Amino acid sequence: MTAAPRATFELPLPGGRTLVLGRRTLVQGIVNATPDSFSDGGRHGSAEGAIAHALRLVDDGADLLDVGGESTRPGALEVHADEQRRRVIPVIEALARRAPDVPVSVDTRSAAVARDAAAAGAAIVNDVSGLAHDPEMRATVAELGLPAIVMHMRGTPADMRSRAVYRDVVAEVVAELRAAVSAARAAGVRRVIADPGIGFAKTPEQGWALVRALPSIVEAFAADGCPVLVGPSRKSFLTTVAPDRPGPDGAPVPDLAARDAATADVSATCAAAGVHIVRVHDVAGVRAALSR
Ligand code: PMM
Repeated sequence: MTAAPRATFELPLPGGRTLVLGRRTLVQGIVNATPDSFSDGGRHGSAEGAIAHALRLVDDGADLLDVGGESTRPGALEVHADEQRRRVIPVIEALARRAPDVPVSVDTRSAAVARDAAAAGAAIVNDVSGLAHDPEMRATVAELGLPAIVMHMRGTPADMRSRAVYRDVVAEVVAELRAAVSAARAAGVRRVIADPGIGFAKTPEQGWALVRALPSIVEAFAADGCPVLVGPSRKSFLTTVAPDRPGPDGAPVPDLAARDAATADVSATCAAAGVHIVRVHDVAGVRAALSR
């Protein structure tokens, strides 16, 4: 595939590693360390399931992994830091030992979780609130010296649906995300990856408008010195191209195979737009789509 010319960035990571962004679009595999994600009938704890899943994603070609212990689906409530820690720390520790070449980000809005995740081996902090939810987060990430993924959202996962009101979604998301990046930098966070936050306080139409505008979004953030990450994977905006199917009781349920195929298509669009990282569930499918 012919990718658009893109800015390249070198992000120093702990342990003397460097994350080079911009040579090709990197694929970040999603590891949800939540109790319902890796249920195997209760024979193993969820940490073992999450670790096995993460190692499969590495075999599938994941360049990075994102480990989270708090669902951020629309309507989801906050998970206490102690519970998040219990879920993610054993997973991050195991990955630091068993896949040391694959940088791991911790997906959390909690500064305390970010701090402990860094001690366990996390190399990047991924915060869907753009480092704004926890008043300690910006200073903590600055002190840890880690790069941060700063995502655009309005409100919280509990109330974001009602806040998807824009006159010009692309211009407003870029302006609000720029403000979040500036606040992170002002607090001393040196390396920031910007994420427009598909599905977070955006309707499906607004999600597609952002996807179409990715070339200009990537250009805008490159001018600010920021690489861009996009997370389209299995999100509900994809139902316009991957409709839900009737579930056992007749109610519509997501068609995951169709959503993964649509995710691969959108990931190829991201790559063509010069996006630096895509955050996805189906790493093998997306790697295949990006090498076409
Ligand atoms: N999406 C989810 C969770 N974390 N982080 C970033 N940076 N960008 C995203 O788009 C994003 C995220 C929700 O998706 P999931 O529940 O399928 O992981």
